[in-house]
Amino acid sequence: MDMETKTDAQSKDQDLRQYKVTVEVGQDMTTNEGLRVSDDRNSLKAGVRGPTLLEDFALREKITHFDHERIPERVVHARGAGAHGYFQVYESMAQYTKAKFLQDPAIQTPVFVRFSTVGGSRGSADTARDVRGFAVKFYTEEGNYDLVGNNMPVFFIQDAIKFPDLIHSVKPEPHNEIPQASSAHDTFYDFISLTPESMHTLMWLMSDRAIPRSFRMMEGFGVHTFRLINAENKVTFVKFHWKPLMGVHSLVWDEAQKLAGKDPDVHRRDLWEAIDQGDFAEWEFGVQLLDEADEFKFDFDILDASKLWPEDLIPVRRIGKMTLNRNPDSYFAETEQVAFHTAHVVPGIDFTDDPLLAGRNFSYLDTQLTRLGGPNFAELPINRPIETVSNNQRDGHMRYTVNKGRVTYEPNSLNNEKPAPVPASQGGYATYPEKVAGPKVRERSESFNDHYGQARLFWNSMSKPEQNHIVSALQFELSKVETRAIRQRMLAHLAHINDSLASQVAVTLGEKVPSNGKVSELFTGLPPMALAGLTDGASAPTSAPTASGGLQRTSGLSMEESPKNSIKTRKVAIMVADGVAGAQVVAIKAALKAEGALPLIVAPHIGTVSTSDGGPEISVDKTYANSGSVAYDAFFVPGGKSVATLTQHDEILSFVHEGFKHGKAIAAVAEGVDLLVMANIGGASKSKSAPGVTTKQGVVTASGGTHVQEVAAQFITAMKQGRDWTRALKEEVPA
Ligand code: HDE
Repeated sequence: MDMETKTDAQSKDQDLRQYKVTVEVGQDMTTNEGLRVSDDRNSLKAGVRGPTLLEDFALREKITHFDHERIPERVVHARGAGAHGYFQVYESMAQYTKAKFLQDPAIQTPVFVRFSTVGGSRGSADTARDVRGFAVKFYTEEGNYDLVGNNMPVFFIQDAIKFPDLIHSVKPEPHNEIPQASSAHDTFYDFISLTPESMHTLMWLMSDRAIPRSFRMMEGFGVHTFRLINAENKVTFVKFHWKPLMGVHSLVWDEAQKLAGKDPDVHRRDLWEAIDQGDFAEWEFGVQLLDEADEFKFDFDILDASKLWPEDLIPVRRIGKMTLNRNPDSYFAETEQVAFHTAHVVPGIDFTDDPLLAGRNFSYLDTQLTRLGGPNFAELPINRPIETVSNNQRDGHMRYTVNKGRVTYEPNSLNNEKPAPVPASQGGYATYPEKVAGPKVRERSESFNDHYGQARLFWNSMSKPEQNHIVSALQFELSKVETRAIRQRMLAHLAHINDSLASQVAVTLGEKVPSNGKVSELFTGLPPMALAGLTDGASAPTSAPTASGGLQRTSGLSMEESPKNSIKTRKVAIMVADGVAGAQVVAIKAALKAEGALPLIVAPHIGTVSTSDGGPEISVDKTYANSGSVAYDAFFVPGGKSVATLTQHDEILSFVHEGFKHGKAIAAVAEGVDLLVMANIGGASKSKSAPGVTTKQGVVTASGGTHVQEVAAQFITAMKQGRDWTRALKEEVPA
């Protein structure tokens, strides 16, 4: 008899959640009814060459199950990757919130996290220019708390009623389903140009934040303002942050596009492999706290999700840490069936009147009904709370719980008034009794009207290379918009953010920057209703900052601020062929591993390569063809006869040359330097007679093979610095 092992979902016997309901794979194959199958290769036929019989229930069951293996993909955030882990608070936050999981530093709260792209379908590429979802389910003792965030702190729209329009415009155009895995052009920019509240988030989307190097290296944000409530019912407004301990790092656009072809799974693979190898992903949980009395202190509205709270005004306090340390057992059962919902809250955390949040609190429950087939999705193993579930809800599609007794209502006397509601004083959830009064109107508060001030704050806070990347992204995206009037409208908006930004984009579009004026006056010939929502608030570019608390720029926005102290899990291509100087390979591998990096031997063929110095053969991890330059963060070329082989191949020269163009650290010793010189890599010294080790623009070279340790040290320093933008800016090498 096959074994069916069940671990109780509600058991709290370990620090990590043991929710698994696993049907163990047994020795015998059975049907879903437990009948042993005698033949799984041949359907039941009338004679060996005869017709297949309808009577074959095993065939029918198998095919029917297969036919129904897919469920509707998420309407947004369809492509995702998930992982398990735990969260621990550093110190009690009782002063601000009564949420139990934020009280005791000794408690590990289990979590499941799902990262996602927004626009693409389930099978699209990880590296599309897009917002990334960052959704965390905390399985707390008081019930599940879902923080359904993104990797950008602001959103395109201020009111949920515009969400279907935003998504319709950004998804592939409906008549031909083009483009896949990228935001649409004419439709998206048509909508965006008529919705100026989106300008701030558009700047984030055009920045390098939209092409992360790894899920492990991106920030997360709760986006909305929430309320924390303490035991005395005192409110503190809060914005939530996730700060990756590895720092915030991105791809470059050329790399992102190439990876979409070479390894469209790069982000899910990266997360999976890192956890598999014990390199657990870690984020600090941050809060920006604002006293209730300060609600109206700023020149932006804290209920407006298109605005952030500048960190120079309200610093982020790091209050705990999340560690992702376990890969899912089943992509479908866990990552696909997990159901997040902004309204899954716990006592001590409450909503605000952010009009975007209200719509979300409706949407997430509603969408699960379609996606997961009915109201019982909370019973799926990944969605079950640790806390025992007890209420009078019954029946529905796929009800797993076998409830006992005849009482399914409250109040009741037949079951002694059980299950009974719990007063707030004893842990029941009570909504904060916010005073609400006002006429019923379909209007937006004037305090939401500044659409350019924070877009400008973001632009001003970027480093020069980051600004250049924003310009290139807009040049790329807007040049794909076929309707000239839409391109011109976008330029009018950009001119209200920054002159230099607008004029650089205008050059590529073959346009002149429209003279400044009210945005709506620049848009002639549009139907009046399309212009109706167009507010001109704070539209004139000005040196006086608006909607940013008086700040011209703020920390917390530029990725250049990321700590530059680690090369952990960074992939280094060690470029070899037969006849490589084996001792150099051994030395550099050891030095890189000591820093936690992942050296990979790349050769023209798999198997092993011979060495020229009498050492043992070296086993190969990847070939030049099956991985590609974009799969690596840095490159090392050892000496040996191997170099003569490598330099014969244009594609191997362009392998390292592409890495140079992408700003990555490169090192070579002895004959290896010849390869860099042939690949026209600036910084590689042509003179082999130059003694010692030199580093120029992140390129480390040594003419002799005896300097490997010193090369390794300088190579590691160059890797820690991240990409060398001065080199990329000069474009010494064609792409
Ligand atoms: Fe979502 N969003 N959203 N969203 N969202 C969904 O729920 C929605 C918004 C976010 O990995 C859907 O289960 C509305 C902001 C993430 O499973 C859906 C509005 C933020 C995920 C939905 C927003 C997000 C979703 C689709 C405007 C950042 C993936 C499938 C009012 C704070 C969660 C699903 C996962 C998923 C609705 C805006 C983040 C349709 C109506 C703002 C990370 O319910």
